[in-house]
Parts: sequence; C-alpha cells; structure tokens
Amino acid sequence: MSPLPPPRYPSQSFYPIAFICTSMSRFGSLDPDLIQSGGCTDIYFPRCEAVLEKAGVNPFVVMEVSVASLPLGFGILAGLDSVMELFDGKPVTVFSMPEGSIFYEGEPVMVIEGYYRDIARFETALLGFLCHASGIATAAAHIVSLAAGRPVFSFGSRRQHPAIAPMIERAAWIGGVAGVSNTAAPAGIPLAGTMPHAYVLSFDTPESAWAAYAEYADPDLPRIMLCDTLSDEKAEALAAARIGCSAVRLDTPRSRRGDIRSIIGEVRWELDTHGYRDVKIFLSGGVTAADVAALRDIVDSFGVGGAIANAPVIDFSADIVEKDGTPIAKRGRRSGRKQVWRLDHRGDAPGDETDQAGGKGVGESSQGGSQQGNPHTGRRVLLHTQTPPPGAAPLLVEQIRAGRPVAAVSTEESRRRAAEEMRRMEECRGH
Ligand code: PCP
Repeated sequence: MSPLPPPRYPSQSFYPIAFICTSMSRFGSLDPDLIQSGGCTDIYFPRCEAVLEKAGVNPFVVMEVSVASLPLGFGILAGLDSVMELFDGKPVTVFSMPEGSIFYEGEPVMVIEGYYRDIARFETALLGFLCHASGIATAAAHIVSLAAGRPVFSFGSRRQHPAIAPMIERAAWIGGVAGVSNTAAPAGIPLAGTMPHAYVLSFDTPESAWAAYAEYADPDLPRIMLCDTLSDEKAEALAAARIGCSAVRLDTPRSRRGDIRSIIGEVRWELDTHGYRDVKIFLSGGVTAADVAALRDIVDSFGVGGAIANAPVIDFSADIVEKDGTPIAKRGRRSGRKQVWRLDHRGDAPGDETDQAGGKGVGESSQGGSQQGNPHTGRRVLLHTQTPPPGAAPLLVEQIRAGRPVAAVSTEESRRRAAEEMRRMEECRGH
C-alpha cells in the first residue's frame, strides 16, 4: 500500500436522504438497489450525514475493517465480491486482503479511503457482507479441516433466509466444502443431495423407495440411500445394500441417537460382514464440528447444516484511523494507516520486534490482542510508512481505485487461497 495520494475524485456526499424507504419487497426481503444506494443502513448514519452537511464538515478519512477477537483464533475472509459491487462507481478507494485469505485478531482486512459522507451510510451493508460470509467460510474451513480429508457437504441453506442462499453456499464453498445442496448456489459450485424422509415415506416401503431411486434417478447421481426412516439403521442399511447403493445416509434424529458412534460402528460391521465393504457411510442431521472430529474415523462423508449456515458472524468493525492525513482513532483502536505483511521466513520469535504502530511483531496483533493459538503466523502489522522486513509481502491489495474495480474477485481463486492458507496455518501449528 503506497502512501496516500491527494484525493483525485470529488466527494459525492449529496445523496438525498429522502430516498430511504422502509417498505419491504417480497418474502421480507428488499430490492438489492436499496443496498446499492445506501438505503439499507443504520438510521444514525443518514441523520448524522445531514448534520455534517449543514455544518460543512466532510473529512477525508481512512477507515480500517478489523476484528478484535476470533473464537477459533483465525478467520477466512469472504464477502469481498459484494463489497466490490457495493462500492463500484462510488468515490472511494478500497484495499483488501484477497478473498479467501486467512486473517487474525487485530489485523486490518480492509482499508477504505474517501470523504466520510461518501462512506458513512454504506458501513452497515459493508460489515454485513463481510461479517456474515466470513463467519460461514470460517466455520466451513474449520469443519473441513477437522474432517481430515472426508468430504463435507453444505446442507444448511434451509437454516437461513432463502434470499441469501447463494451467499451461504458460496461462502461454504470458499471454506472448502465438497458440494452444496441449494439449487440457487452460484453456477459452478457442485450440487449434492440424497433424498428426504418425505420421499421415502411416499412409497409403501423404504425398499421400494430405494429401488425406484436406483432405477430412475439421473444415472450420474451416486446411489446414496437414506437408511433410518422406519426402522433400525443397520437393518435398513443392509436392505439398501442388497438393492444396490454406493452409500447409506444416516440422519438419525437427535432424540433417537443415543450412542451414534456405536450405531455407526454396528452399521459398518454388518455391511462389512455381509460383503458390502464398498458401501460408504454418510452422516447428516445436526452434525457439529465436534461430531466431525469424533466420528471422522468411521464416517466417510458428512452433510452439515446449521453448524456451517448458522455460524457465528465475525464481529468486524470499521473504524477511522486517519483524518485529513493525520492519524486518529477512537479509544481501543490504534491510529494510522497500516499494512499487514507476510514474512517469507519463520525465524522470528513471537513478539521479538515492536513496530511503531505499538504492536508486536509476529504473533501479536496491531490492536494489542494476543493471537491465541497462532503464535507463529509469520505476519506483522506495520504503519504504511514503515519499511517491511526484507522479502515480506503486503496482504492489503488495492481492489477499487476511486470507484473503479482494479482487481477481480474469483470464487474459485478464493477457494484455492483459503485451502492453501489453511494448509499453511496447520503446518505452522504443527498438525
Ligand atoms: C435436513 C437435511 C440434513 C439436515 C437438515 C442438515 O434434515 O436432510 O440432514 O441440517 P442440520 O445439520 O442443521 O441438521 P431434515 O430436516 O430431517 O429433513 P429430511 O427429513 O427431509 O431429510
């Protein structure tokens, strides 16, 4: 990130406030144009914009997006695609970590510069995009990592409003799932699904349901039969295997589960004993990250719903760190425009160099929070005027210059980056 040049674009802080409407469109959703125009925002923004305008105040600011605390110790950045759309054509410049990047506590993941009245009302949508998508991508990456090579599928779009199903499935895909269930997922993401219990109950017997599926379902689809509808999982699994299937899906309700490990073990034993070693076991229904870690040795693949789709959001905030070229920040934040550097070596001991931003070097965030669980991230947060260590690579990259996109966001590239950075983090953790 180069030193800030004088702004070359005029402020457009003249959006009328009257356009903001509160009417909902269909299904409790809204017209995306309302987001684009700043009409989906917290009311204090337009109210204060009006006051700023009357007072003749409109500083040129640098704002940072960062998070002070991460329950898993890391996050995967997602939602940049929507941020690019949001600021397209608006008089702001945006630097960001590329989508799919791993980030840690206190690191700025995004820097936005412009006149404050051009930015203010977009903060709500900006943070909403990043908080939600990054939370889902992070949960997906965590669960995929715990699965240790067993495929994980995103089955949770039904846990959220359908209008955001494309966002959920895209974020889960960036996080590393092997496929997603919602048909409204962005093109190119593979769809996965088996059969609902209602389908099985539509037939006289589970056997006739499985036989019909084996005969009539698209030949390219794997023959995965749901085996817990009316009777014992091991009895149904054997019956499905006799009809012919590639896998049995166990979706046993929580209320009936008891010792699910024991149930899965029995199913595996009986399938093996009766000559169906090739029949895989697919587990779904309330599967948590802990379940994946505990059962990955006896389950071949997982369908995960709420544990991904309902993931806690990342609590990003957007804060001014510079006003009219002078460092300034609210209490609890560190002033000055910054850059995050990835070092090309791992020799530095955690915190062995204190930067001018007041933070430590590797292993401690710019906001003073310890990067718990990540003592060797190999990254440093420095003021943008500071010289980075030799060979260090800047992670905040220009995405939008004065309202014009200068970088492309590719879902596949974001997914590849997330996988690579998860691998790198796990190596550093010694996994
Ligand atoms: C649904 C789906 C998966 C569940 C949800 C994933 O099951 O088939 O098993 O979401 P979760 O991880 O949040 O539970 P059901 O709602 O039982 O639907 P069906 O009987 O149609 O399979």
